[in-house]
Amino acid sequence: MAVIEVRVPDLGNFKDVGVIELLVKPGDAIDVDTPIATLETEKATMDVPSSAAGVIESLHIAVGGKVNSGDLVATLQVAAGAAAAPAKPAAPAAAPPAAPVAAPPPAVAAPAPVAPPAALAQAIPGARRDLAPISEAGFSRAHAGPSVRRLARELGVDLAQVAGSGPKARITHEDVKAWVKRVLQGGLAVAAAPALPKVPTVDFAAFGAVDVQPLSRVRKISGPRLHAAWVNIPHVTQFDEADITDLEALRNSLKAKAAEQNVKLTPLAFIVAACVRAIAKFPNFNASLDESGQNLVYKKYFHLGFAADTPNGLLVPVIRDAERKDVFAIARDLAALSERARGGKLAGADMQGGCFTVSSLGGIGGTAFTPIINAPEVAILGVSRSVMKPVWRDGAFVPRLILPLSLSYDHRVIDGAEGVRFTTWLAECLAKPAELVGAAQA
Ligand code: CAO
Repeated sequence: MAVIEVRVPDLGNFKDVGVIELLVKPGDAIDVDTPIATLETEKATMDVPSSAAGVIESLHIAVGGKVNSGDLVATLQVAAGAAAAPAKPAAPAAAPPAAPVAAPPPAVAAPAPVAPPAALAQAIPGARRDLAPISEAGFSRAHAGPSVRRLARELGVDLAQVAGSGPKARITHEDVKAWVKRVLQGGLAVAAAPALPKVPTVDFAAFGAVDVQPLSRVRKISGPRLHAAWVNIPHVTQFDEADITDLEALRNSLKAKAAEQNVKLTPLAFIVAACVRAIAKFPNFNASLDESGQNLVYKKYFHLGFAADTPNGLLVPVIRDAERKDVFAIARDLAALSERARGGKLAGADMQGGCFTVSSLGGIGGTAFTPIINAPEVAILGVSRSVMKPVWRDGAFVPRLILPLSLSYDHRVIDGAEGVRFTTWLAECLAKPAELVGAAQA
């Protein structure tokens, strides 16, 4: 027997790198390249691999400590004559999810799922065989070191679904193993891909002449996203009404000023201004569930999306920093973005980073509808056509202009009471339009 030393490989410019996990203990028999410890810089996690096969004699670093290139990590008993391989560079992993990740725009297809995690289901008799495929985007963003990723790949575990118990919610080996255990015990129904019943296929041509046209590119992309939102999010739609009589009077009085600025002031600009204030007042509406479904990400910015009907299908451009814009600036953005949407000229970035969406069918008609949430947002406001209605006030019916509101929200994040508090507050806000003209500065 001989004893060799395993040292921290060259860490480049990184100094005083934190040790966040020890993956072996004294007495463990390991192979060449077995990860011994996981280190974490501000940018990435990486494993320190063993340079030889042998038995761990002692460890010289501890979780929470700091290391530099060349520091002693472990001593290893190896067979006499066995040579240690030259130290390999630490294996980097994806950056931890601290940096904000912009949601992919509706016009960009989600990465195609890779092969389903057959390893776990096939290898173990009795294991569930209906596991959802690994989401590559979620897997790569998961906060986990290379060895944890390797383990997850081997077992077919989608790291996007695993909650991390390590520092900064990092996923550990134990978390992956616990997840597998729960799947095997049938306790992870949420991880299962729902087997949706198929609708019947019909030979339409058997009943008369038909013309087959391919879906537009936008529909091909937005369709699966809408479907995913519909099947994954427990939607509730809250209906309400706002008295916008005074808002309409104010809007008419501002039309000349708007025209001077070459802007068309439609009711939607005021509705967007009211929604900015509402999501600032009710932060759960400006939140998103993270990949694990265990945490809420509260956004401190206010980017408002709006549904635009285009010849090619539905697009959702985003008005950036809407809280800093007065109603004229919002109207200008609405016009510019919808014109670009209709001309097929929106860039991907124009549709990213939205916090909350408004879908206005008010220019067309309707009394109410149930909008589908633009995931990963948690709520969407549908607006239908305003109509004059008799409203009972002070002992008499008075004609008031009433705007129908249809708010769909994600019931995993928002409860019914909060949903109706939101629409009540929003309706009151729309009824006091003078406060909506300037920027919100939320
Ligand atoms: N009630 C009554 N009238 C309304 C109204 C409402 N709630 N909202 C708008 N109007 C009026 C406007 O004042 C305008 O009237 P004038 O031309 O007489 O001034 C007219 O309807 C048309 O408005 P617009 O559509 O040009 O402008 P907008 O700001 O209301 O909407 C946009 C812009 C891009 C949102 C809209 O054109 C659009 O595409 N809407 C469809 C959204 C959609 O498809 N949603 C469904 C998604 S789910 O499938």
